[in-house]
Amino acid sequence: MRPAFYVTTAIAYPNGAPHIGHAYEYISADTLARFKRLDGYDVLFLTGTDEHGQKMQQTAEAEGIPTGELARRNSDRFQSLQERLGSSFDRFIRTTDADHHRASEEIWRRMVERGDIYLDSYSGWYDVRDESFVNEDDTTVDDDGHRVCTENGHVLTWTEEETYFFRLSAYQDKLLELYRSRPEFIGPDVRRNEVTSFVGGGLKDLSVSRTTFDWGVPVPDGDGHVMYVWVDALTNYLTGAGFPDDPETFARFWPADLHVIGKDIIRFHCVYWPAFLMSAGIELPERVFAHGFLFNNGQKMSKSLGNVIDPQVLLDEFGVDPVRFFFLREVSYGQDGSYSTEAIVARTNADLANEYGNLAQRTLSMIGKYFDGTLPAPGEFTEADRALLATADGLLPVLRGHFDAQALHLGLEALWSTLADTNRYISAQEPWKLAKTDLERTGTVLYVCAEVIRIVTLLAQPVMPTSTGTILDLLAVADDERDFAAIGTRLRPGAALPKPSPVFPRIESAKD
Ligand code: ME8
Repeated sequence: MRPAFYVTTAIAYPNGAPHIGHAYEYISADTLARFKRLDGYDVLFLTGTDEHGQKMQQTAEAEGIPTGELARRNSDRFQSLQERLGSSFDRFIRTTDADHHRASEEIWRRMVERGDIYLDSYSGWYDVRDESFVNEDDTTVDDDGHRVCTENGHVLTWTEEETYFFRLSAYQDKLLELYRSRPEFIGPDVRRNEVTSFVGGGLKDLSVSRTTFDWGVPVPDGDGHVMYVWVDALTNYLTGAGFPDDPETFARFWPADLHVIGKDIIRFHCVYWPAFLMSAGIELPERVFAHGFLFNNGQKMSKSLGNVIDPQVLLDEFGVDPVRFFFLREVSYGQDGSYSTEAIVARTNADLANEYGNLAQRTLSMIGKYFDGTLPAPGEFTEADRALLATADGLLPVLRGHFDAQALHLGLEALWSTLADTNRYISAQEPWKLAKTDLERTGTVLYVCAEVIRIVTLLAQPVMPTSTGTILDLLAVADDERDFAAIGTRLRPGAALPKPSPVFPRIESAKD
């Protein structure tokens, strides 16, 4: 039986349209899911939308539509973006789904049974945009006299209500012990250090229900309370694995192997979430990895700056695979990154059109020209041939290492460095000259190139599923020889290759 691998994205608030930051998270998580599938794992990949909370209700009121309608309309836009991006999710969860309500009620009941939930009254500041309670010490008054969160500048709302509390303070030592004994629980390392010092500073009990609005999961026997949106939102990861209705699936996929999130929601995932799970007696996820934030030309994306780009526009302009490739190659995964039209054009032309596409096109068209489209049988390998093949053969373990550490950019770096080696090799071997004097040697050189392109292409499939499929078609690689287990085989000489055509066209400057 194949080993299980469960990976999730954050579930987005559908109070508006998806932006590039959302697209980035989907692209990266999908790439990780696809890598594991090709590497022989039984993957469950969950994504969706976080539909409850005050922000959703307020946005709907402002638009004059029922909250459920706003949620459905925008949630559909998130789902279509994922489909357009080629995301291979197994389920798109909406926290309004009936099974998710059952999961949220069940985790709540377990926390009650543990004695961790009690009724009291809360008074303090609330950040509606982040759906987050803010300590008085972390607030300031801005020039307009509004109380704002010092860290993000969001205007805060004074809240006074009877609420249920979760005994978060009781988990401080257990959480610190978790970060100490399982350092891989939080990545990258810098985030673990932040979380550790935050928790080390002391934890207050957390308000986990609201009564001033009703758009949420009702607290069981809770007399008009709805759960604080983060309680139900985090629980989506359990729902997606079959909790509590499908114990068999749950036993197979839980604990989750990886929660992919952005750096702004690390505290919810690395402090609240493990504390809720410990309280409910449920195993903790293996790892939470926080990617960085994307900026447009180095600037924060914001409606007031008018630089919020619809991801669909970028996809229309450059195509899905080049956009997927650009973000994963350009940005060190885990750090902030920037994008611009110029940067996308430069990457596409240098890495896709030249280094990769041109190499494939030259190799395949020479096989067409000198061997009538039949893959030549290699003669005896030289030192240079063997060295290049050995580099390609060694890529799988290198990529596994990088992908298991979510260093997607380093995985791509290794592939593109092999392509650079191959381009140097073909320039040094000059098969177009050899063809005039030594056809056998020409065949060997082209065979080596085709073989390296095959291996690099197999490994690039998680990043660019469609164009790599086309290149594998051009190499006549059968559909059942495209997973990573096939890396250990070799192309079969004598295979008839279809007539090649360029897979990654250059973007001409007129279009920039
Ligand atoms: O936080 N660059 O939803 P959300 C990169 N509902 N990533 C970004 C980004 C940017 N500029 N802006 C946002 C929520 N993100 C909650 C999650 S999970 C149980 C609940 C990322 O729509 C952000 O970090 O505000 C998060 O991982 C995801 O997009 C959804 O953000």
